[in-house]
Amino acid sequence: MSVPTNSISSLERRGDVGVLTINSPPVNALGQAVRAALRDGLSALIADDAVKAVVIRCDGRTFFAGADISEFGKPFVEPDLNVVFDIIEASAKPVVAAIHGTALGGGFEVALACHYRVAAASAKVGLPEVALGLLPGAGGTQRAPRLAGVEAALDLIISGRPVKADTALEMKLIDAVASDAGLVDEAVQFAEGLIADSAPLRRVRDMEVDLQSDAARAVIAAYQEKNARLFRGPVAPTNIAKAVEAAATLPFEAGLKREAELFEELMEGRQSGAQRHIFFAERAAGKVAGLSRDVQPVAIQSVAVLGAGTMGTGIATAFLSGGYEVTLIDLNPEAVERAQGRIYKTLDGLVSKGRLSFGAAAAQKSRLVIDSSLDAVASADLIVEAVYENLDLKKDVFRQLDSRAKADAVLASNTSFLDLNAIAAVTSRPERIIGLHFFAPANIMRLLEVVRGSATAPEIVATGMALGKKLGKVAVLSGVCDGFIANRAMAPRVTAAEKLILEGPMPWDVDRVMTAYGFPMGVFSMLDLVGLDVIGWDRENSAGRTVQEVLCERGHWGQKTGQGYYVYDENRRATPSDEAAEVIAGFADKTPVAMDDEALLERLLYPVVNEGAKIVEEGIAQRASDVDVALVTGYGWPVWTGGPMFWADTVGLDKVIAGLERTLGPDAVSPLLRRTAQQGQALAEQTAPH
Ligand code: T1G
Repeated sequence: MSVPTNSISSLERRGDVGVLTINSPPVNALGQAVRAALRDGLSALIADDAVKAVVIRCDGRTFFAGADISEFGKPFVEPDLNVVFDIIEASAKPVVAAIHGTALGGGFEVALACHYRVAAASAKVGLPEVALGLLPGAGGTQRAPRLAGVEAALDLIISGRPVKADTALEMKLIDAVASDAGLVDEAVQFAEGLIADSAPLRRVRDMEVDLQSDAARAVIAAYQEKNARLFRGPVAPTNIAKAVEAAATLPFEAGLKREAELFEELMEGRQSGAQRHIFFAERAAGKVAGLSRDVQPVAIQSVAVLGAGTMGTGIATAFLSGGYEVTLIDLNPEAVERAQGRIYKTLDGLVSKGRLSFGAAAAQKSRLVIDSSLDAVASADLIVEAVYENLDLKKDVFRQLDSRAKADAVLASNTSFLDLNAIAAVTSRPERIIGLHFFAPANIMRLLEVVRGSATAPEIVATGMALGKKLGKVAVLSGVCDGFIANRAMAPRVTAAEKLILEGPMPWDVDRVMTAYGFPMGVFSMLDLVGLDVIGWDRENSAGRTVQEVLCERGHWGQKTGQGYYVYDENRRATPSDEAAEVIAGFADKTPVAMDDEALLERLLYPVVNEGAKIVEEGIAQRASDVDVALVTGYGWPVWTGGPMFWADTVGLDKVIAGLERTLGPDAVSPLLRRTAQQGQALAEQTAPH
């Protein structure tokens, strides 16, 4: 019989085993009350002579999911997690962690401080603090290497990727895998076995790391060299490497101390605050202001994707991985067969990388049907149109879908900037039309813009948001405007860049500043990648009036033709194009202006901040943090800056406004931006007017 010790913990005896259960919804985060309940519950069981072994478990959906991130930045309240761990490691009785759900960060560190760990088959464990700009600050960098070895622990912590129970068992991070339904019983049996065998207490802190000093340093250095890109920009990975090195080169207590120093450095740094902002912003984005909790999304099981081009193929792949039945349709039979081949190749690639099991890949293949007739949409719950970005074509397609789709089907367009209301207006069911704007590659990029038309019904909005979560995307709700949120917010950066190269700076100067800031690619590298010919080049009327027209007229369309702003070798390695420089010189001001990188950064990114503020004040985005989420997850805006709105707050809104007034003029400055600055508020906390 379990005895509640307080609202979040209970103790029960099962034979000689004492079971401590914590229940603190939604994810048993290790807030102060949970840490205190752990301390008190463990102390009680360890002091009970009738108890010969202890099992720690959680109710609800998961074992401890980590420290309570909402406590960060606030005054710390005892007890510290290490106080709890000291109680466990001072115990003369074995303490076993019974893990289900996702034991992450401090949650897995609780398990690592136990003598043994039993996980349910469907459980995952991980140390994802790097996603918050941090490192495991409760012994994870010292205990994980003692169980899994230096190299495996380094990768686990720097990647931040959780591992499944069976993998964790292979890595020696856990000691047994239990059935999902029988976890508690099997953990108790495991503990009883320890008692029966008088098993050693086996404290992880007493274990030897697999590699000693020099060998460990060599492995860490090799990892840093092989994964150099992970260490450029964010600071946390470097501190993680130092902490893991400490595990291999210092006694445990000294290693813990070193870990704490490296953790504090990160916690006090700017990047962690930015990444914690994005953590909560991603979750806030999923909330639709004014949408009643009673509104239920439409049940979607079968999805028809129309268009077997790059986007349609990626979208079909995304839905397959989300567990849906997918019919991929293209009026060109060869195109849809080629697309099926590409999808199979993607799935096989994931299997060969160990990212997907053979069985799961086979199941996804079995759920894919291809067809070349629009009639194949007849039974689909959801139809996603992904045809060529032309409004007349999309209208025609939706007229035909309207007459073929079942009455309760949801019709979605993947349009990236066209007027969804104009598309909905040609159908008999505008209330069931929604935009699902995926970002290429659709099966990889996390952003999904859910575009709400003026007639879209609430349950259809809820359906779009729910689909995003089910697909593992970050769904951001957008109103209808040219470019919705991400593309519209980032468009001024291209405009600014094309203007800058006429004032003195070269494309490669612009791109250097962008990659130094943390973008994966520069502006002109991206234009070359997408293709200069498909970004607003009016081929029929082209007349050598701009740099882009001249380059396109000469057939220099970017990577696809081997030359654009850059020249590309057979491995697509880029070098600045002398010809592009000459073309630019033909249009540039005769007296070039020298600009330092700071000035370039302001010219390129302040207009994005300004556009983001306009997107919020027009109600296209629900809140400023949605703009941050959209650009971080859709454009690779460096997460450790927090996104344009959060970054603008760190720069200082007055400075941003002054920069905008200099280059775009006072009238161009968003009123919301001005008002926020005048009121001394944070731009990242602004919301759309109701
Ligand atoms: N702290 C506080 N709140 C949290 C939280 C956390 N760690 N994790 C989730 N929540 C809230 C979240 O904001 C949301 O709230 C609700 O729970 C459901 O979350 C010392 C320093 C566990 C995989 O990084 O990865 O430990 O919006 O929508 O999709 O070394 O939450 O409902 O009000 O995401 O089912 C390390 C973060 C912390 C894990 C569940 N741990 N969480 O996903 O639900 S740092 C993490 C997640 C640390 C130690 C260090 C996910 C999840 P609301 P959700 P989900």
